[in-house]
Amino acid sequence: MKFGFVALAGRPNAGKSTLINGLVNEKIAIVSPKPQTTRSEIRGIVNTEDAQIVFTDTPGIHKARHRLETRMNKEAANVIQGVDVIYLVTDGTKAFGTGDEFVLNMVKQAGVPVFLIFNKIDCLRKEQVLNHLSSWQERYAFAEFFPVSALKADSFDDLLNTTIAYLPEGEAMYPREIVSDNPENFRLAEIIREKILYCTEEEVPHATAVIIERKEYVKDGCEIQAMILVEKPGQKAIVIGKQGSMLKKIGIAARKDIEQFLGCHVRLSLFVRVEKEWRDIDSRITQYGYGHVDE
Ligand SMILES: Nc1nc2c(ncn2[C@@H]2O[C@H](COP(=O)(O)OP(=O)(O)OP(=O)(O)O)[C@@H](O)[C@H]2O)c(=O)[nH]1
Ligand SMILES: [Mg+2]
Repeated sequence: MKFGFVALAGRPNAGKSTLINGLVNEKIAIVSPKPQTTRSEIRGIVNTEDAQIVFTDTPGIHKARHRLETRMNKEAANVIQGVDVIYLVTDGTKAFGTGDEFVLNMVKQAGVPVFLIFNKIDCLRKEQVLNHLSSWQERYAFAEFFPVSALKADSFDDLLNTTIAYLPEGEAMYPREIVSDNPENFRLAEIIREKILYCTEEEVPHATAVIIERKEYVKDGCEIQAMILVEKPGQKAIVIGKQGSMLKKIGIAARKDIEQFLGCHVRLSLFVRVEKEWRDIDSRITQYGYGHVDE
């Protein structure tokens, strides 16, 4: 039996969360076209006949402007330490840049095999793949490289089998039926945050946190009350929208996904509150469950 840990690391928007969802075949991590979507580690477990792989999705590594972002980068750096294999996930449509250099140096230091996961090949012609790939390969001797389309979720069998070959012998840590170990309320809050990321623009999505304030299973389903936190009154007005239209749109989209996740009818009430500069207050960031917490 093989058992081991694999970290998915890279720049924001590279497709790490899309890939972990594809690997575990379930949507455990939220995805959006906006950078810095993922704010904390998310574990996804894959079982084969004779192996268990614990994948960890991480926040995209970027230049931090707030304490929240510093802690997101720390989370990624922390996960990379102590895994058996690192997938460096890169957006193949983008040329190699200084951000890539930074990420590459970080993963090199971990001292474990690094797979280059060259993503979004569905948007590329073959010669573009070869060009961009060579600019990565001349910089580091990657243990393996895989051109993939995480979005199209083509077969990951090759990737999984190759990964298993790099893992040590060991016993499974999770029961086979577990796909992710993130708490249920965290996943519910993340679903709501994903809808905010899709529905709002500029600084609003990044200034938003979501907490589940109440969840009660009743005989015909589940009642959930969630609080959306923003940093400024202007952002609150945007999230609520004209006569509550934006909040309604977010609520309808989130409820649909939550019902699918919980498998029951859901009544979802959303509220919005201003929490000034929460992104720079450690206790708030910890309370909302984002970023690395120093022990
Ligand atoms: N065309 C195409 N788009 C993709 C692919 N993989 C991901 N995307 C898109 O890229 C965007 C970012 O995807 P995410 O999975 O959220 O990226 P991430 O690396 O987790 O980003 P952060 O959480 O911000 O670090 C989304 O709009 C995805 O739909 C792919 O293989 N092909
Ligand atoms: Mg992500």
